[in-house]
Amino acid sequence: MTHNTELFARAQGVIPGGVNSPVRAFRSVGGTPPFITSGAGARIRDADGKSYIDYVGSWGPLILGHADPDTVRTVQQAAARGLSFGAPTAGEIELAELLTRLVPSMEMVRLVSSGTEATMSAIRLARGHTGRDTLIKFEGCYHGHSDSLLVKAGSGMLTFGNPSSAGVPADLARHTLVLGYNDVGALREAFARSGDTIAGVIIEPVAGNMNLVAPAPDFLATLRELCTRHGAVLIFDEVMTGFRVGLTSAQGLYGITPDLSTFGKVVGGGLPLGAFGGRREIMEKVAPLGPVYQAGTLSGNPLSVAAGLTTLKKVQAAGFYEALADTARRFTEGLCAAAQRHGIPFSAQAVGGMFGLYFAATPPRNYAEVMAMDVVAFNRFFHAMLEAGVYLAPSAFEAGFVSAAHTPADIEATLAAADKAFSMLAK
Ligand code: KE4
Repeated sequence: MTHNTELFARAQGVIPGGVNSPVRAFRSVGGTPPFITSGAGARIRDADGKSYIDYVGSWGPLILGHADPDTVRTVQQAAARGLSFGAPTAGEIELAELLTRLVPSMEMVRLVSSGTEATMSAIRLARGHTGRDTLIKFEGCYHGHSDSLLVKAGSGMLTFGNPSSAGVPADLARHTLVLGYNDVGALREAFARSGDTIAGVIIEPVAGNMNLVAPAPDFLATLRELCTRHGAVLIFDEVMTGFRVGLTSAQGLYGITPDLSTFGKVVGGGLPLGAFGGRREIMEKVAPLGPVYQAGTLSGNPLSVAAGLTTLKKVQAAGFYEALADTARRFTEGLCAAAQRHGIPFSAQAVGGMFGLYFAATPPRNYAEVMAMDVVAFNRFFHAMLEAGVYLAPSAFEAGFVSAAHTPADIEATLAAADKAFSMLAK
């Protein structure tokens, strides 16, 4: 028994699956998840004392790397002044002003404690603003675990949704229409058929929850044009892409202005913080100003705000995103070259500081192509890399992340491990 296996056995006695979020249980890849005891820069260490180069970064927040000294210091200083007040603080104004400056489509913003809260609030706001009920989402996109978003495609692509989780009432799920990501035809048909009942559309502008799937040219522009024409609220879920794909997030990268945006992960710098915001006309419908209720005991928590402010100040440094994208590109290109040397069908791509790895000849363009990938090969590769001290996302259906703390030596070490792993797969 190792410390990890002992801890996992204990955890499963009192926590469902032994984890506080399902993907951490390694059920997709098999095996025992390492229990992490510390992190520093690009590395994490587990309960057995093993060190890993980390390409998960807590699923995106740790764009500066683990235990960034400036972030730790500002959080410690905030903690010494009190952990939470349940009352307004100046730091929340500073973060809101910074967010609305960095994201010009957001004239106003509300801070919450997670990405789920941000998206749940944004769709309630879209419905309250329009007085309509129908919501469109896309197959393979994940927006957190609120009921209206745990919905899978109905029997036909254009029929209303069915619950994708137990506990979600069918009566609620049927208000969510699930379309194919990058399927412009289905989008046009849905609006032609139901345009005046659609409250809003929520989309990951770069999908990162079915592995990484990039938007097809014109897909986002078509979505913007149809929402405008039919008075539907366009919600960019930038929880993952926000300040990850670039300083202007995905909306700046692709030049599309959403009506509402949601953020999480990077904006909290590793502490619990999310945000939703957008056009003043819509945001003024939020309580206590307007009729759309939304609240939170720890919303705008001073420690989360301190971590978020420090992170968002540091990512504005000259050359930050160029260096991050260069690291991600060297990583993905090096992996493809190694796979090619060993004749393994493999592809990869990066958008800013997030990347997708695919055991398929070309990157998937939609959910069906994602599902056609060789998951068995990924799982074998995952474990070979884990054994070699490289911690990838424990699922073939997740994106990965680099940080400012990943050095060229880290990338070289990772590629050396990948070469051995691909060689093993080729046997
Ligand atoms: P949280 O509630 O987990 O902070 O955010 C939900 C969320 C919303 N929108 C997008 C685009 C997201 O990627 C997420 C959460 N992402 C997952 C990673 N696939 C978090 C990891 C987990 O669920 O443990």
